[in-house]
Amino acid sequence: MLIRKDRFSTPPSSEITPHSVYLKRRHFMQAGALSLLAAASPVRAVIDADNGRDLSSPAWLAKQVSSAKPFTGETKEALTPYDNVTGYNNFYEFGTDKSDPARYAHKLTTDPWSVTVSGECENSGTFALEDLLAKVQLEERVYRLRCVEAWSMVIPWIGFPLAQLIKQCQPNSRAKYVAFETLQRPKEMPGQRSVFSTIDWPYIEGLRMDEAMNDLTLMAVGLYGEMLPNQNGAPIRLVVPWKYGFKSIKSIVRIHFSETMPATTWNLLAPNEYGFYANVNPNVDHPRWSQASERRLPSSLFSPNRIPTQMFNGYQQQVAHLYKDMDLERYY
Ligand SMILES: Nc1nc2c(c(=O)[nH]1)N[C@H]1C(S)=C(S)[C@@H](COP(=O)(O)O)O[C@H]1N2
Ligand SMILES: [Mo]
Repeated sequence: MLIRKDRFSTPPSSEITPHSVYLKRRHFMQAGALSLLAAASPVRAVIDADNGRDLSSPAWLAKQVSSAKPFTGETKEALTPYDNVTGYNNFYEFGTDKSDPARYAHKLTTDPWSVTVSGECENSGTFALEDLLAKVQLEERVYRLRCVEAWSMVIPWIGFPLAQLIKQCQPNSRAKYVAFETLQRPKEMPGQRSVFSTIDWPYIEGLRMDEAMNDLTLMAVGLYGEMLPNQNGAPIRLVVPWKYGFKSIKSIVRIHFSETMPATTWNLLAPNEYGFYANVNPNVDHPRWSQASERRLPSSLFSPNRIPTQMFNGYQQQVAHLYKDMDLERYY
């Protein structure tokens, strides 16, 4: 039975059956992006089987997410099913296999959460997530996500333009870049304990200030009408839809404004393969594979669903001007 309650109340966990969850996912799968408007989403409690913790907390965030402004844009592409979006992930803090984040991230504690703002700005300090989100208007946005590994998805995010948060921080005139840092908590992140890991934790990323202020650049706190599952970067992550997925850093705990270009995790690991800009570009191949096309999930051996990759992942109208005098072969 699908339980619908007042959208501002969290149903008791006893009322949540696997079947209701199944129906909800089916609903979104069939709905397609155009009818997301009609898709009211009851807040779902998620209970950690190991210790009975209610992982859908905090309730204030669940409420804010459930009252986000629905998506009104247009996309002809089908949404990637919920199970792919939340079961096929890159989040190396939990392991390098695509199934590792879904398997291990549910143990991550995301409440309470705070974000430290530092560097070239007036309003530096450490802020509770609740305070950071107090003044933002959440909205739903359906974006393509193109991983540098040449697979892609279409995801209905819930978030707000990063520009709204940056304005609250009041960067000064020396701030040319904004850098981000993911949580470092080896106790809850098995990938950070792994002796095989080549990443120098924490995971770090960055944007040029004009990229960060572009209206497409989103800070996401939810997807498919609910709070972000941990494997997708709870409780707050970046989404930069015209760049390869590794720019969209998850579970952010620090935002730093700087005059110089910040270091970024994948660029540090393999500078000849992963640049700072990392704009989706079908004309500039990765040294080890072509970027001309991508595998759109869901895909299988018999139905590979390979489609051409678009310049700036199809967002050229909104972002091409940011790079008009740049040699994109050099600044990959
Ligand atoms: N902290 C952190 N953020 C990360 C990653 C990661 O390993 N750690 N992987 C990136 C990569 S390569 C991709 S493709 C996207 C995947 O986001 P998704 O799992 O929500 O689809 O997250 C990005 N953000
Ligand atoms: Mo990626």
